[in-house]
Amino acid sequence: MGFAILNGKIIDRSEAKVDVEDRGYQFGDGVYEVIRVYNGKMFTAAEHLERFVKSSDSIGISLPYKTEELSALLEELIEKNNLELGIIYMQLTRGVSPRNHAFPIAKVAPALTAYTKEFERPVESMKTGVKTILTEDIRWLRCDIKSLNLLGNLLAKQKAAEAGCFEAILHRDENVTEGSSSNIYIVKNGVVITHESNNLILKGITKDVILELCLANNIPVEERTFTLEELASAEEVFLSSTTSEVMPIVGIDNKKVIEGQPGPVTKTLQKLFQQEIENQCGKLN
Ligand code: DCS
Repeated sequence: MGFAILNGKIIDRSEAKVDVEDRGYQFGDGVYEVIRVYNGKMFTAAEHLERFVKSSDSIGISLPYKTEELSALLEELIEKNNLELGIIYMQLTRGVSPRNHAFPIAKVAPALTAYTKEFERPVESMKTGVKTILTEDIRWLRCDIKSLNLLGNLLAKQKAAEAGCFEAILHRDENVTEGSSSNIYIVKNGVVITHESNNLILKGITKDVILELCLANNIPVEERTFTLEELASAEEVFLSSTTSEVMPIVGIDNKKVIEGQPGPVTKTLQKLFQQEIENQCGKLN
C-alpha cells in the first residue's frame, strides 16, 4: 500500500529496497513492532515505541532516532497512506554488512523500515471465540525480546493452521507460556491468571492494558505460571494481542472450553478494552 519508511524517509513502497546482505534478511538480526491504528490514530504508541527501544537495546542495536521523531514519522506515514483502520509494521535490523555471524566491526547504520496495512477488527471471532491447539514451546530463552527470529512461533502457528485453528498455545513441559503470537489467560474462581512477564514470554502491550483494566475494575488478577492441568479445568480461556484484542478461546485440541462459549469475565474485558480504545482513538463503529 502506498508509502513506506526506509531509513528515516517516507518513499513510495515500490522503491523501498533492502540489500541481500541486510543482517535482518540473513540472520533475523533485528527487532520489530506491530502497532494498531484505529480512526487514523495509533493505539498505545508510546508503549510500543518503548518496547521497540528496549528490544533493540537488548541486542545492542541503538535506534538512530528519538522516539518522538519516530512517532511523528509514523503519524506522517498513516496520513500519507490514508490509513483509518489497520496496523503499522516496523522493523529495525543491524544493517548491511558482509555476512559474518559476529557483529560488524565497522560502524554500520541500523536499517529501519515501516509500512502500513489495512486490517479490520476481528468482530465475528471476538463474539464466537476461536479454536486452538496445544504444542510444545521450542523457542529460545529470550522470548521477551521482540526479535525477527520467529521460526519457533511460525512452526507452531502453521501447526494450528493445518488443524483449522486460530492459534497454538505453547507449553514448556507442564507450564503454559503464551500463544505463538499472543498472550494466554485462564479464569479460575473468577481470578484472571496469566504468565508473569519474564524471559519466557513477550510482555504484550495488550496484556499490560488488560492487567491495568482488571486492577481499575476490581477484577482479581494473578501473574504467575499456570499448568496444562489448570488450563484444562479453567472456567474461561482467552488470548490477547495487538490485532486480536481480547479474544475468547472456546476450543483446545478439539475439546470445548466449558460450554464452547465466551465466558462472562472475557466479555467484560472485551467491553473494557473497547472503551480504552475509544478513550485513546475515538468512537469505533
Ligand atoms: N506473544 C507473542 C509471541 C507475540 O508475537 C505477540 C504479538 C504477543 C505475545 C502479544 O503482544 P502485543 O499485545 O504487544 O501485540 N505479536 C504481534 C505480531 O507478530 N503480529 O501481531 C502482533
